[in-house]
Amino acid sequence: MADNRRRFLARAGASAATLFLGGCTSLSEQPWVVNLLSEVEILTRHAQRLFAGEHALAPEFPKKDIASVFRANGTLNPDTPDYNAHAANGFRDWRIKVGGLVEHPLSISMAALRAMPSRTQITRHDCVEGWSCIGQWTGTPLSLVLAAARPTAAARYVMFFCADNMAQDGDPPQFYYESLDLLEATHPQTLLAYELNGQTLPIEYGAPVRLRAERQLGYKMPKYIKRIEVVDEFKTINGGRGGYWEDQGYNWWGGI
Ligand SMILES: Nc1nc2c(c(=O)[nH]1)N[C@H]1C(S)=C(S)[C@@H](COP(=O)(O)O)O[C@H]1N2
Ligand SMILES: [Mo]
Repeated sequence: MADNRRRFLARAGASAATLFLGGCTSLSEQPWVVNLLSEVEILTRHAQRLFAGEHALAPEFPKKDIASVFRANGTLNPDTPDYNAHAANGFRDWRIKVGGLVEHPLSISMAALRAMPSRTQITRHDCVEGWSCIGQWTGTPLSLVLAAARPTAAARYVMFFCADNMAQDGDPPQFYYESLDLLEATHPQTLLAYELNGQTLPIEYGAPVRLRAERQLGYKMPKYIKRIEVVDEFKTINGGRGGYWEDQGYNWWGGI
């Protein structure tokens, strides 16, 4: 597992470096390059939205294209005492807390989430490690949950905090987390997904609930979501770069 993560990081780091710096990684430690990189990131984001349109849908596929076995990646089971207790209980007591810059904080049970309007979509998942997989996802559009929580005027990003600890044994805990801007968060294909291929979401794919953000790379789709927080900025949260992999050097903008 640790080896897998190291390899994953090395590969992704290498491809990001080739893309932006012609393979010259040490440059990225210079403050001006860091600023430049974030500007490149902003340009990429704006270019994508200019050409694809802010609300363009990611491609959807016919049922015949669904992979017979969806590939699982990253954490395959959080395996903490708390998570295991929820799993043993069929996640009946799992709640997603929604807080931060909202007028109406929420604590949503899985039953309540399932009772909300749902969307089902067959989409392609692209991981930076270089693999793709087509699957059918069902879940509640995140926009509906956010609308119920009523973000305040200062809201800019939506943070997701997960149940899996990414730290090596003995290191301080570092739970997986991610963030999207409000535009991606309220996109019609951005779901709090609780079913894969018509089945209750299995543990390896993020049970009981994971994000699907279909215009984004795999690492932008957190599994095992416990808490959602609406914020105006994320530089004071964990490593300050908006996500677990971002704190290890990935781009915050993970649009495809
Ligand atoms: N909580 C959590 N979410 C996560 C990860 C993880 O390790 N922990 N890995 C990410 C990565 S890199 C990918 S490619 C996808 C994998 O989702 P899958 O297991 O359904 O294929 O989950 C993403 N979300
Ligand atoms: Mo990934």
